[in-house]
Amino acid sequence: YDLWLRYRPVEGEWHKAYDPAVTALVVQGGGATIAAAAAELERGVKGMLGHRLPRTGSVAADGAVVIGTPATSPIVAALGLPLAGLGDEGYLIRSVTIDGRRATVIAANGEKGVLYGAFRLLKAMQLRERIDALDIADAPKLKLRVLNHWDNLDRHVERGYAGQSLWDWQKLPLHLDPRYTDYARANASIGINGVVLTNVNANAEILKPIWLEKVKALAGAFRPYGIRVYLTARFSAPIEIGGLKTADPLDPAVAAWWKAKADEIYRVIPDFGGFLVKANSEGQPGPNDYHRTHADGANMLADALAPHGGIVMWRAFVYAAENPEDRAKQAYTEFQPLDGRFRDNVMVQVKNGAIDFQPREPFHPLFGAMPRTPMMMEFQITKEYLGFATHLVYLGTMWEEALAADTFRPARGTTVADVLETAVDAAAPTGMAGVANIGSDRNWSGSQFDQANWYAYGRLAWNPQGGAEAIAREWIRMTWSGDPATVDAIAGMMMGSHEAVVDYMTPLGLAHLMATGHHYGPGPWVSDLARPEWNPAYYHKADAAGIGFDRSRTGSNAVAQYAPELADRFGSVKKVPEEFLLWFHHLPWDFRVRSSGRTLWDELVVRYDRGVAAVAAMQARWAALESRVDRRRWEEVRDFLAIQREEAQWWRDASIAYFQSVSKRPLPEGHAAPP
Ligand code: GCW
Repeated sequence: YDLWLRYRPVEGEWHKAYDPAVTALVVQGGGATIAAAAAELERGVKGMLGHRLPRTGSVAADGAVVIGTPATSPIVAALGLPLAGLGDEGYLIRSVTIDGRRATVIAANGEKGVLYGAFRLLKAMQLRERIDALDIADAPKLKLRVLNHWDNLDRHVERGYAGQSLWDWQKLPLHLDPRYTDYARANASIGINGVVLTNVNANAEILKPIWLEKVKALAGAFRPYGIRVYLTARFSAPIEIGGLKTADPLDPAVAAWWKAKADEIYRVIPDFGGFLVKANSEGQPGPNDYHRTHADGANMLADALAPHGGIVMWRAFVYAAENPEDRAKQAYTEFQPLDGRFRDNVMVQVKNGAIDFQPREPFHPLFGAMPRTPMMMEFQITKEYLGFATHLVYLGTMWEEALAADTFRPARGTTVADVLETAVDAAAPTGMAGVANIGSDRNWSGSQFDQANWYAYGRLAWNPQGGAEAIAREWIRMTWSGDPATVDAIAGMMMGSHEAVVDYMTPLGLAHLMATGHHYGPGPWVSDLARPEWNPAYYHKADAAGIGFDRSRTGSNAVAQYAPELADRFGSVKKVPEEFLLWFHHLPWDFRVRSSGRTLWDELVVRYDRGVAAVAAMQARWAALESRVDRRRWEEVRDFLAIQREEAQWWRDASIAYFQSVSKRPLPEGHAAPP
């Protein structure tokens, strides 16, 4: 339940070092956010050092922690600290001397920065960093760091594997579950500053007054932690709850309805963040229904929000059954020509890959291709296609791979992370969204290790250049143990876990092979669904001759949506990275795989085996940690790994059996036959 904010007692030398360095708290004024920072410091110090942190009005002895902004605290102001480059949300932590006494100052331009700095100081102690000569300056690289909850008003969470929605609508607004505060603390500790409360597929109900009162209560619980609330806006809301005949974005009555709705929302929630919209995707209504563009739709909503400073996050996850174009191409085809046509307060929110949160996809070609449009990354933290909550899959490495990908736009060396960080103009928003894996489960995320994905998401939203391994290690030390051998063992498990799931589900660039609807377990044989692009067969195209989706020039030419250098690399069988081989090419079963010299068929089987073996290796590693971590969590992980092992075998055996029925090839030597 405590997540990475466990604050367990610090022993021995470290206790001796920290204890005299944190003796009192100096808070001079400030609002609810500084109060939250102070409360967190008190809680953390009590937990880790075992003593209370008395509040004093001045630095009266060694060891004071002074927190504030130059505006709230005369002591902070008098220090004349270099805060200029830190923006609204950055912070500076320094060991200083005030009136001849040693002190630590947490200073920022805004209260949120103070809160983030407080969490950072506590983290230093959690990680056993020295705190006697501190000089840490940090600021987020993206402005909007948002969780997208796919939560419905009946508390069912779409693709959620951690129980019900946290939002207990029935008891709101009069009862605020204390979990809302712990949720906000956890988010603030990793810098998340926005949450979309509702599912992108939700109906328009949430926009009615009775629900807005409940949203207001949640907003109030989150506000001290620097978190704004956003809502999904169903495009047809003017018809469904407004009594209009149309939702045409160019109809003045529709625009007026949204404007009035926005005014109403801001009367209730003055710092409301804005709307997230899924339009003309998977059956959702949108501007295309009226032969208008996505820009027409987004701009109409943006104009309603603009007077209040709100933002529209407009998703580019679009594809249509009627469209015969390669699904991987459709979003680019539809959005790229609209570059420069969106209002300043619209962000186009793009999934990391062009299909849909698959275990591995090349980065979405829209990144770098719309330089005049603020573009937001959408990652999926919940593991819809990665084994739900029971499979141990650390997503930090997968996200790092996407963020570090070179877009070659405008030139070599511009990564996806660079694209996200580069605001189209000084005032323009930048951001990242993560589809939350949080629910009412006691462990929040459905499993112990899925907490790491929430954590890693926040850290990467703060700094998209961050390294997945460093993030994993700090999470482990805060969550499991500081013992170096234990940290190494767990980090080893996490760092190899994504490659393992790719191997046992979708090796060599295969994608979308999961069973229909629930997406749990394999279903590569499915080919009779009414919507062609929902059939796994659409993606693997396996037949007697070979396997893979030809997206090169001889095929759908999706490669042409990338910069020329990448089109060339991805489009060539010789140059394409092996992990994307079958994403971009349809190849004969006897094709020789470069790295191993094996035939494609043999290589496929080897990879499936390798994935299962990697899970077995994780089990062995975990077994060896039995005495190193607490029993309850150790047992849960042990059991979940056993489930994962069974299911990895299921994936392997079912996939190989199916592909063998098509390839008619013998199993390579050394393949472990199914038990
Ligand atoms: O991944 C697919 C999911 C849908 C989801 C959709 C989307 C919210 O299967 O459940 O709907 O993507 O991202 O809109």
